[in-house]
Amino acid sequence: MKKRAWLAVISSVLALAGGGLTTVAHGQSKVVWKASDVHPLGYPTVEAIVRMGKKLDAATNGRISIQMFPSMQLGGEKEMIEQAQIGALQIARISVGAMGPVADEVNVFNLPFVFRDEAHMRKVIDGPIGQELLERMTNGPGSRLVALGWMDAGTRNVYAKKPVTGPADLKGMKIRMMGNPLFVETMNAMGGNGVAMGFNELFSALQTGVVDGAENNPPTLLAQNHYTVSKVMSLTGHLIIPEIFVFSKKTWESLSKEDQALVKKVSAEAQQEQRKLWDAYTLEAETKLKAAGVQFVPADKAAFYKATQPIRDKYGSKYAALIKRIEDTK
Ligand code: GTR
Repeated sequence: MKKRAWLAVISSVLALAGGGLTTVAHGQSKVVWKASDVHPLGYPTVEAIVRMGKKLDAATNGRISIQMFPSMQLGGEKEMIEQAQIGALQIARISVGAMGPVADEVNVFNLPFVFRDEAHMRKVIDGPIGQELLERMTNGPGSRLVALGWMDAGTRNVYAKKPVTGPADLKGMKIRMMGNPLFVETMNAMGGNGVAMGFNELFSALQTGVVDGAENNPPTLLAQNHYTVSKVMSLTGHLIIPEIFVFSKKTWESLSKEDQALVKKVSAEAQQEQRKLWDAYTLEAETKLKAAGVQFVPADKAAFYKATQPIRDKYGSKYAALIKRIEDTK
């Protein structure tokens, strides 16, 4: 490689690795933490972290701030997790779906129909179970992440060019699922052909027909422009998966106890703030999608529940006690 090319590589590695460390007046180090999200600016998860950055900035007189890299600028969620693990990124906002392969215990939230509805999911993440899982993800063997908080991501429904009202309609359809074997098997049990794929590849896969559809919440259908290809959302409601935001343990361990406490405080606030943003954006998304000609069609949830029982049996048995506690959360 030529010298100039090497210099470019070295400077981009340094830019990624340092968390933006520079020295400012008063001899204090000013840090700019990198945060990343697959969604665009303005999306509730992105906005909540941007606001958290402003709070950190204000509370530390500009010593700590957050630079947001939205819209998959730093890759898909798998890549974001890897970057946070090595300290090239400080905050990764990802789906619990993407965390499953990294932290097994959290897969309990990835089981189909594990929550009765979104209100039930919120009760669970806000309560002792949510707290315990954050701690286990942080302190589990070999963990290189600090799990800071949960966020809402509504209910996932299948979307495609045609309605999917029951398992028979999914026959022969390739449906993109998040990269976690549990999801592929869930889709297969629902009657379709699950295809594991990174979120960053999905739009073109829908466009070119590599997949016939996907499944997600209405805000994602809108914000990622998937509705321009898939015009029918069938209310299968098979997954209610919260989001999570994690911090690089490598950076975390270099922070003072006071800074760690501050980050925890603003994180707890971000969890609640995102929820308000989420509710407002969900309404807006549904209105905009309908105006753009998207149809929301009812689906036979009971049939999908029945069809996915083998998944709950197979993957859920090792968390039986936890699932009982989730069910008992009223
Ligand atoms: C969305 C979620 C993203 C991403 C995506 C996916 O609901 O907000 O973080 O996980 O789903 O399907 O990959």
